Amino acid sequence: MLYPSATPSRFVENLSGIWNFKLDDGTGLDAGWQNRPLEDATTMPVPASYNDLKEGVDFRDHYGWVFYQRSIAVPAFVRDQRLMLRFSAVTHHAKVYLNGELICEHKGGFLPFEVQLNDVLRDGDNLLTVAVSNVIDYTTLPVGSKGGMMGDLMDSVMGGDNVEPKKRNDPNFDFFNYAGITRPVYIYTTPQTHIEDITVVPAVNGSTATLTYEVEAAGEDAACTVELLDAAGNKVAESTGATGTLVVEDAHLWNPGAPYLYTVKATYGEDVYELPYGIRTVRVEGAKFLINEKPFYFKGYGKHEDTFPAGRGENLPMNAKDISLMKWQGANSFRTSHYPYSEEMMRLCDAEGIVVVDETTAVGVNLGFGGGANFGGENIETFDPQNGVQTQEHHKDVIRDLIARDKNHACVVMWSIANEPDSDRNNGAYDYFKPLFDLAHELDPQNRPCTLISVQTVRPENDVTTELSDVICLNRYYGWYLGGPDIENACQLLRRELQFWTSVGKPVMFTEFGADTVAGMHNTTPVMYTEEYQVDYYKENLKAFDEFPCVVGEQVWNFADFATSQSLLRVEGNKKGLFTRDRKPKLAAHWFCQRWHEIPDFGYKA
Ligand code: BDP
Repeated sequence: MLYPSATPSRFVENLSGIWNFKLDDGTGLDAGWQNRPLEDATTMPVPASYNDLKEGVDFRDHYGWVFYQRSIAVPAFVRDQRLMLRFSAVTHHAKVYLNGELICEHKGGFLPFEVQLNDVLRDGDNLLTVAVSNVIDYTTLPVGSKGGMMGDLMDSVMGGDNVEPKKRNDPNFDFFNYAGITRPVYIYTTPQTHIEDITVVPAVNGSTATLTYEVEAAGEDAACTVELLDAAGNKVAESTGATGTLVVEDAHLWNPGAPYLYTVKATYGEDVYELPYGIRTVRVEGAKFLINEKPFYFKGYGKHEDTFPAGRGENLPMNAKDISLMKWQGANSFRTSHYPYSEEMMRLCDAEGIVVVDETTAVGVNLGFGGGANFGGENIETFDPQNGVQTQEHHKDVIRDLIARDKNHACVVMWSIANEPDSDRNNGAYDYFKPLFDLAHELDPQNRPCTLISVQTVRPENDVTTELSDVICLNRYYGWYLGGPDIENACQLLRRELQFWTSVGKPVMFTEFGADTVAGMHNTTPVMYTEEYQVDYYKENLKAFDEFPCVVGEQVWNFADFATSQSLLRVEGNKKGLFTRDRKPKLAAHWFCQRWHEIPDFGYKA
């Protein structure tokens, strides 16, 4: 799906701003709130998660639907154009009404969707209502369930069944279940005969690059030309036809830390679309991860889109700051844990030369393990046909939509199919995941490596990642959840595990390792939760990683502290950041600054 860019043939209106807003009391849809102006509405900025923007736990932890509303109109001079209403992300389930009529519905909180307006839009003002649900269950990604723990607890302790637990979401994942219209909403126009999609696949041979392209169009037959412009806007290649190749001599490659972006300019009839495009190759060979045929070493983080008070709402200044901090630290990459990030962030990574592991929304596909904050999950087999997760079809849709959105990004070098699922082949993981890996490989025109992010609780010998993943990605907490506070001994177990992975013969990368650290907590003896302990934890773990040539990357958990559900293990959120939530460095941030500036992007373990 193309990003909504303004071009000589396309007009874009950004609907960001203050909308009307109301929490549903359980009656909203039946009572027809979508049909008329909301009564007693409050205000709400779009884009943003709503949870932290008004006071009170009932607001923050609201369960179910909320309503967003505003009026929209388009000027007469674009009325004959194709008019699209496009949502970049609504978390997690959206019903979109125009003048009371349901015009589209979308499930999944982190990918764009759109609907054509021409036939439903009236002249003058139109009432746009978006009902948004934050409910997660065994059919959604991420996975959760309906909670009410205090009620259960009171029942068991007091024997009383007269306690009615308040409905709430029980996420099977360790980040706050922020919701709302979290990314921009646009109306954009195209000519009726228009470009639907563009796919460009690079091949590099010496100093010559060949780009194979396909322009998908709709409407009448029209002439198609595709030009390649260099960064200064000069035409360096041109071709005609909806499919073809562009040959570039002395091509500038896109490299981590040294990006170069061309523009692929496609014209179909009257429609023009300009796609920023970096040329680079990616492949795995033996236990190496090659970018532009050179062995790359990942230095970086698992992240979150998480800031105060926007929640998971798009925060462009913070995105810019984060990339600046990454460069300050000598990092070169991150993973979009645990959902696709905004299109603006992906474009920024292309422009800034940051390497991205692009993850789906599949987190919590593991009912025996709650993913950090939620230990003691229910004893139900994840892939049990009756009571287990029912996510596979939706998981396929997410893979389809993610690849459709991000396939042309130079920054994306690998797809992460899921984070910490039950990946034990004895529990049905192979049957669940094999079709998903096949689908991703088949759909990605660049056939990038695919992985799943493996959890420490599955025995390596039983983990389907051995056969399915192109890169073995490990979330490991030796010296924290496992073996803490005896970091040294725990790291002996880590070494033993790495011997196993060495024998598999694939590249290995640590996608999570870390220790909760409360900023400002210090001690001469490094005890858990102090800044000193975090530094020692990383030093010991990295000593082990450095001994193994198959380890091609270290992505710490986490870039910054972030909000989670409340639990006994979380002190106002997860504190494993190298930076605090407002981006102040902890001791370990300085330590990594030194380490990563000494490690080259390429050839570290040549
Ligand atoms: C892993 C999860 C991550 C958690 C982390 C932790 O992948 O989402 O935040 O552990 O416990 O299980 O900090």
